Amino acid sequence: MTTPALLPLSGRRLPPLNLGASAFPHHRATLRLSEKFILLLILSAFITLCFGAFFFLPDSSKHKRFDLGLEDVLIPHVDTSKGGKNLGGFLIHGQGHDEHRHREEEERLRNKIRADHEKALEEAKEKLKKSRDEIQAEIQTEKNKVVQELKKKDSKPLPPVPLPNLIGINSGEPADPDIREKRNKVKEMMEHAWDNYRQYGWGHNELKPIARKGHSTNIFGNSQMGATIVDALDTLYIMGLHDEFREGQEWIDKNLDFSVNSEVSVFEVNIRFIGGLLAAYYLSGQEVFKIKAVQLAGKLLPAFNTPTGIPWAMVNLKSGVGRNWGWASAGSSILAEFGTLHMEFVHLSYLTGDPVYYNKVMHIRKLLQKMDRPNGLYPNYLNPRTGRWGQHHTSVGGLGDSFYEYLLKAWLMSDKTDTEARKMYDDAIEAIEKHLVRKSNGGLTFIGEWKNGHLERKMGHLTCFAGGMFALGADGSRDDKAGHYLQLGAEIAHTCHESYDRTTLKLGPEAFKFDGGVEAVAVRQNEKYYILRPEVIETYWYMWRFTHDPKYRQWGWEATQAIDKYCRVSGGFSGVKDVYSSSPTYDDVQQSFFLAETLKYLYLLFSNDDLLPLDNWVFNTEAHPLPVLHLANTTLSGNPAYR
Ligand code: DMJ
Repeated sequence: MTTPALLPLSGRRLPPLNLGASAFPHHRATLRLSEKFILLLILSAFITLCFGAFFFLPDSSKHKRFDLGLEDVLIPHVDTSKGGKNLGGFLIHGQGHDEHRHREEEERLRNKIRADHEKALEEAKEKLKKSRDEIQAEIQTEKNKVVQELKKKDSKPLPPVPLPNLIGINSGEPADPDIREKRNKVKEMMEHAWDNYRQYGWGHNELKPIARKGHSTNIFGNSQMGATIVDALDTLYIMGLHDEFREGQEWIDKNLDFSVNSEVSVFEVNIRFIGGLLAAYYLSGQEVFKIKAVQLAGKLLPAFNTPTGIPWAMVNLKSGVGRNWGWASAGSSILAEFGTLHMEFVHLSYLTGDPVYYNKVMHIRKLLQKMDRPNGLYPNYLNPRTGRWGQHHTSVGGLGDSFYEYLLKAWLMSDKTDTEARKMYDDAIEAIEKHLVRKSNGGLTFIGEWKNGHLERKMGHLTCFAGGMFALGADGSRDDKAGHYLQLGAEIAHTCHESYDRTTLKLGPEAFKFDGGVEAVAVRQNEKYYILRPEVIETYWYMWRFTHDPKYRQWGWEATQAIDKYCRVSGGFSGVKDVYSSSPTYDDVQQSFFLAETLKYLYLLFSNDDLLPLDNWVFNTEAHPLPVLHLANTTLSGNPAYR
């Protein structure tokens, strides 16, 4: 048996004796003699105390279980026929011989403890002779060993699974030379964004294109997880940028490590990392992406350990401790965050044969189904401790948006067999249309925000994705209202285009109003920025696929030119702070979603429809394409191990 209180080498078990850099940050490399002496004295005193305590405590072994490995002395038993005494279910054997055995055993243990203590003392003495650097090196070696062992455990091959029908991943070349040129321009912009990220921000989450260095935000925690690499992979792939794709793959293989003490957003990590890795896996067939996605998903699972099973917004990847954003209504989780996990988690269960992911998201769905909804609307906030709604705010933009999107896409991804999801989507958009969708005096259709019984006549850039969603959900809609929803999609696309067209830079503001004579224009200074967001272009692309109306390509081209003119700098692409100013200032951030979404949707807009056809692929909310699972019941995996 070891003596846990005296294992100074690891530095983990004995924090007060940690002699590493953090314990004595201002000390010289080696300890002075007087310090060593004092430490030795403290150690000796401590050990003497332990000996004292051990030898002078009354010998109680005859009365109770001595829990140091004496299983052979006290045996659970009830049979007293052989002269033993039954004491509360434990049998103490015949007195004379057994007492002798007791004494021998205790003596053996004392000797062992003495030897262990002496050994530990020797080790402590040895340690004091070492320099701080040596001690640090030893600690590092120990840490590395643990990391290696974890890695070995984590990279076990996954059971093989029949891959869904993966078509249309290398197509889309348009015959029209004008469209081909536009497509090539978008590809060139992707190369510019990628090359600069590679040069100045490689391995960091994002790029500061003006300062020419890495950038990150709290959604990725405090570690560098290469968010741009993971988010960009599938765009590189479909654009035929295979060398760049391989560079990204190599970085992921060698460097992407999730055993980090970092508190990340469950939603963001799911849509950007798990979504990005799964899409890269399906497109390229490279196992490494699947393995990393599964490793990461395992790190997110502790976020679901709440009284209701509604996950926390954030989780520490190492400790598994979760919590919610401080700003969210009374400790609530956010609808658009816990409601945007379904697609990725169903694919994880499909690929691994492990139902755990599927069960987590279905539990969320079942819980939501049971709840009362004010006016049929889903509030944006839900408390994961009580299972009650927070403030009654409903939005199809930030805080709500992708929850509705994932209901529709769960149905599409299941080859339209998940009718429960379709019904929830139909119910939700009916309530949204009734309470949130309005026409402005100037005839622009917009989607406002519902706040405690009052409609705020403001629409966010984020809300503009809904045009595409209405079009995508038109086919299969209740009461055969396909024409109606396609029309609604077109009206939202038109309004969002107006929000771009009414600015100086021809780029859309973050939010715009329909109030007091103002139509599709931002009023507050802090809503005038454009941060390379994709939603308006996303809607143009869906509308193009469903209508082939050339105006959508025209609008997409206007946006491409505006981005290239006002957001391009020599070190990449940057957001701008005021789209109404003729001399805009930059925010100096190249968002990872610019490569994942904005440029991908533009590229698809100028490609033929046989590139990632919508009958076979469903795009997650970060534009990562996941294949439709053509199974009788998508809620069960195609993997035999799952059944
Ligand atoms: C993306 O990360 C995703 O589209 C998300 O759903 C919300 N919006 C950002 C980009 O604007």
